[in-house]
Amino acid sequence: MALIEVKVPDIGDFDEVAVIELLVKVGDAVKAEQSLITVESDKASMEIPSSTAGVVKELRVALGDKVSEGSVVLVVEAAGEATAPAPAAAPAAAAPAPAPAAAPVAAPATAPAAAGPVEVRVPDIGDFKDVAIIEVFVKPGDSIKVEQSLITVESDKASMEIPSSHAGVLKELKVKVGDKVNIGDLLAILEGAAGAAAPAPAAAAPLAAPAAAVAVAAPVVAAVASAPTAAPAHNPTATPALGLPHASPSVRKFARELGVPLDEVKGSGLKGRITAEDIQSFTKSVMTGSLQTKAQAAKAPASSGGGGSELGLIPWPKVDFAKFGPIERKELGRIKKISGANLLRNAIMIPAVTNHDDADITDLEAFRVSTNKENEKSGVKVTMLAFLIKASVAALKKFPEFNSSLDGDSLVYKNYWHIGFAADTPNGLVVPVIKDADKKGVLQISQEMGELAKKARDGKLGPADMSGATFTISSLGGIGGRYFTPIINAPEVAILGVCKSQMEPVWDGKAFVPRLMLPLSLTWDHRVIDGAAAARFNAYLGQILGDFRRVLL
Ligand code: CAO
Repeated sequence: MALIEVKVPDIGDFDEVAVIELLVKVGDAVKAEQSLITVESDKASMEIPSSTAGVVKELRVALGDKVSEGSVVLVVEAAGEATAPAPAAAPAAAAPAPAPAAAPVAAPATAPAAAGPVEVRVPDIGDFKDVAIIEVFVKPGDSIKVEQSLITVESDKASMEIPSSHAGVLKELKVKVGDKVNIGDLLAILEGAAGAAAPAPAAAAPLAAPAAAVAVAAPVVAAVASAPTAAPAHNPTATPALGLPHASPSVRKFARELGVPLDEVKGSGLKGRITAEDIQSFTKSVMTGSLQTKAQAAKAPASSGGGGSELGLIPWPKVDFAKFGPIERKELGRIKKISGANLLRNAIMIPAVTNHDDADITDLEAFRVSTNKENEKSGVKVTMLAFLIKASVAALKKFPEFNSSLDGDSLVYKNYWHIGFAADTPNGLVVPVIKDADKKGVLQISQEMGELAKKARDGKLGPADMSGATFTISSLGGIGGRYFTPIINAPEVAILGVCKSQMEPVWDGKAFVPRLMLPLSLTWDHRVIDGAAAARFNAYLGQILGDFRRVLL
């Protein structure tokens, strides 16, 4: 099999940049586009991906080495057919297709030094379009410094922090986690702004960066002095501490996925940089009880005494299973690890109660079957779950506390209806979200559900596909079972579990008649909802499913 030299591709104006992280080692199997090393200039850090799949035979760079376009990073033995040209080829040919420019480009030569309110907008961020906000670092009332990071945006290729062009007090925050932004979008309004950022050198930014790059120093944000608008500010859902520790984009993403607070992790990399291994060992220490996060420490009862017994429980039983018969050990998958931690927290922290009920869907199922027959050629199959989503929206509107979230001593009522649905995938349970389900018809919901379920099975759901739900439905109807007790997906306050419908004899006052009955299981947070309200919610849901015309009332 061919040995291929993987070289640093065209990385724009990055020249002689230091290698600050090695993300692979000899013997590792790497995929095409997998990040191999992180390099850092004084402006940005970026990950250099592999141009080909194969097994790493030799590393040609070490931490601290300086590399430029064409420098050989490593040698791989190509897997099957090489996807990259032979090493003798020119570096540009061996390089992966350049990803969109990840670093912001232009900077205004001057920016107003107004004392009045100024608008801070998204600067030129190259080919980044409709990128999701994954972190918001500031909140109204904060004193902002020039070049202080306000938010992080993330595309499927890179993440980037957007800094403020001005200093001042944050009067209004115009964005929140999950929003999508583009160049020129308004981020925030500052008051008492005292001067703009020093203009960035015009040639500072690479025009074609590899797969993942994050701006470390600042894109200079275009700021336009203006009167503050009357629109209410969004509340950021996350406001991490400022002065974020050094970590590359993929490490930050990894930490976010596991819920690891980066500012509590000690970096073992160059200049204290946090590596993926640091995140792993931090997580291990927390899971084995040898370390507590600040949040855990704050919540632990004073009498717990530590030792992994924050809840005052006896330790988990340790059994040598091999003593009793042959065993095989397999590490949990990534999704299982993440969802497991969430499920445990939700199961422990929410005083949850489940109400079971049945809905008569005889007529609805007949309508669904005939609709599917009529629409056979359209390729869109109307599912029972789509009707359940629509019916749930009607019930959530009638009982708004089911569409709320607890925030300390307040209840946040949401005037949008985004419905999550649990999807079973080969890698584990995920919950994609149908946004604005109230504005969509059953056909559109069915189509979107089909697309999201496929994305879920292919492991292609992005954070935006899975965020923002106000209520969740978990349907096991296609599989079987009678009733179950789903776990609430915090910070939502209720979840609907649905099982397989079946024909049952139902007394109509004179005789038993065969009706198709759908088992419903509604789990609700008793801090927010009372049992009577839950029973009413289920009964109303049943009425709608029994006669869908009620949705119109
Ligand atoms: N009663 C009877 N039959 C039902 C039904 C119900 N409540 N719901 C669906 N069905 C039928 C469908 O009509 C379909 O039959 P046909 O192929 O004959 O038309 C069949 O079951 C398969 O449906 P489906 O499950 O593929 O489709 P869906 O729209 O019902 O669900 C999805 C889609 C993504 C939710 C589902 O595939 C899934 O992943 N379910 C599991 C969710 C889960 O794991 N929940 C547990 C979370 S807690 O651990």
